[in-house]
Order: sequence, then structure tokens, then C-alpha cells
Amino acid sequence: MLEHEILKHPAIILTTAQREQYFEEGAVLVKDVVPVNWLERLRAASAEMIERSRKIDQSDDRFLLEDGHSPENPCLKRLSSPVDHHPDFWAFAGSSPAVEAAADVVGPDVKYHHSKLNFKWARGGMKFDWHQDIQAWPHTDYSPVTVGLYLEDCGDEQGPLVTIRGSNKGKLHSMYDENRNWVLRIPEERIDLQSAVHHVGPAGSLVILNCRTVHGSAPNLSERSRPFLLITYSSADSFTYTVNPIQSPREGTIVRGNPATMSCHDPRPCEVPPDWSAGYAGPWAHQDQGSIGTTAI
Ligand SMILES: O=C(O)CCC(=O)C(=O)O
Ligand SMILES: [Fe+2]
Repeated sequence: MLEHEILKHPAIILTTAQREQYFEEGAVLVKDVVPVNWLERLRAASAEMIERSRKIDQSDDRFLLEDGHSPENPCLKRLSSPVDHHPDFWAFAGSSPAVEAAADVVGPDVKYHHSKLNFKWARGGMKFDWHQDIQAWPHTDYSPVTVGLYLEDCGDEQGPLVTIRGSNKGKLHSMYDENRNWVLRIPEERIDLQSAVHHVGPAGSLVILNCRTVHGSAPNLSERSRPFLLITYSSADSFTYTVNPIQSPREGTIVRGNPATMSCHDPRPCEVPPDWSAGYAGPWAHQDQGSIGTTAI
């Protein structure tokens, strides 16, 4: 659904100013919006998954391990598709303030696309180079939105999400390097750093990020991890046309409202990602941060 249609529907959870900020700037931080009972459920689910990770010694299609991971001292980059590994993650992705926030920016009919839990572990959790997301999972329009929830307080020293104000209205950059490697990286000299917005906030804050917005985050050199649950939705009438890098049987579920009867098309083109039908190596394979497993992340 396109912006002018979306804005005909009254907002549910965002203020008018927050909604305007999302469409003008490409991202908005909504502080303290997820109640503590949700946070406790999700933290418990996350702790359960970290316990399970003690048994593995190599990255797989669920866990992406940080260097130094061991049974005694688990250390994770990411849990891919958490909604498929613990029911509380799906409960949250399917019905919670996250879905209401998504509805405020994609319209009343909301479709689930994929999710991940980026831990950014204490004392060295990895950075994310500047990038835009939509080139990894193009859709027929630019409604896709990622709703990120900080499970713990996130200060500047933990490597919060940083977005470039207004970049959602700018061009799409190539996510390939000059050798056609998929790097999901925009060289920093092309970034307007004056417009960087650091989304720091207490546990329970949501960052609502449009799929065109340039973003990245610094390494976490602090003593506290930065668990960030990211769930991507689109309008129900927006459709993908490439292989989802983080596949799930739940992809395409309508979590609010009704399925589409007509598709929506934005005329602006999108770069096409590699064919991931045989698995997704992910940007870390090329982002100079050490090698990773080559299974789906
Ligand atoms: O976790 C972060 O700071 C950013 C993650 C991100 O941009 C992504 O996974 O696409
Ligand atoms: Fe991203």
C-alpha cells in the first residue's frame, strides 16, 4: 500500500508526529511502548535459546555464533527466525504492540515476512556496515518495515541502530561491491553522517525502520549485550519476487486485517539480490569480520 492510502487510516499506537517522522525521515524511535510482561516473556525465551546454543559449536541455520562461543560461555551474533524456535517470539510477532506499530505505517492489513534476534554480545558484538535492507528482499512496493525491539536498555556504547535521516527518500545504493560480491554495504564516504540519528532508548522501546532507509550500527565494546528483536512486515498487498534469505513457514502470514485481493506496485525499481534458493551466506561473509557458516542467516 502506498503512503497516501496508509495515511487515510487512523493511527493505532503511534502519535501523528511519530507517524510523520517515519514517513519523512525513514525511522522513528518509540520509547517504552512494549510492556514489561512482554519483555519478561521475550527475555525468558531468549535465555532458553541461549541455553540451547551451548550444545552447538558451529553456526547453523538457527544460530550464528560469535568468535569464542563455547558451551561454558555462549556468545551469539544472531538467532535467525526466532518465531520458528520459540512460541513466545511468534506470539509477539503475531499480536502485540509491534503489529500495531507496523499497521500504523503499512496500513490495516499486515503481512509477516521474516525475523531475527541480533544479540550484539557484550565486549565485541559485531558492527553492521551502512546498508539498506530492501535490496535483500525486494517487494512490489516500499511498504516493508522492520520493527525492532530493544529487549534491554540500549545506550550509545552498546552499538544502537543508527539511521540516516531522510535517506528513505533518496536513491537505492548497490549492495554489491565492484567484484559483484553481495556485501550489503554502502561505503561510508557516500553517507551523509551529519544526518545520523542514534536510536538509544530503554528496554521496551521500538525502532520502526523503513526498508529503504540507510542504517548501520557500531560494535558493542561495552559490558552489556544489546539484544534487538527485529521483525519485518509489509502491507498485505505488497509481494516479494525473490527468495527470502531468512525463510520460514510463517512467511506471508496475515497477522492483522485481511489478505490482499489486488497487488500494489511502486514504479521505482529495486536492485535484485543473488539467487538464495541454495542458502544464504549473508553479508558477514564479505564484511571483513571473519568467516561465518554458509547456511541461512
Ligand atoms: O542489529 C543491528 O544493529 C542492525 C541489524 C540490521 O540492520 C539488519 O540485520 O539488517
Ligand atoms: Fe538492516
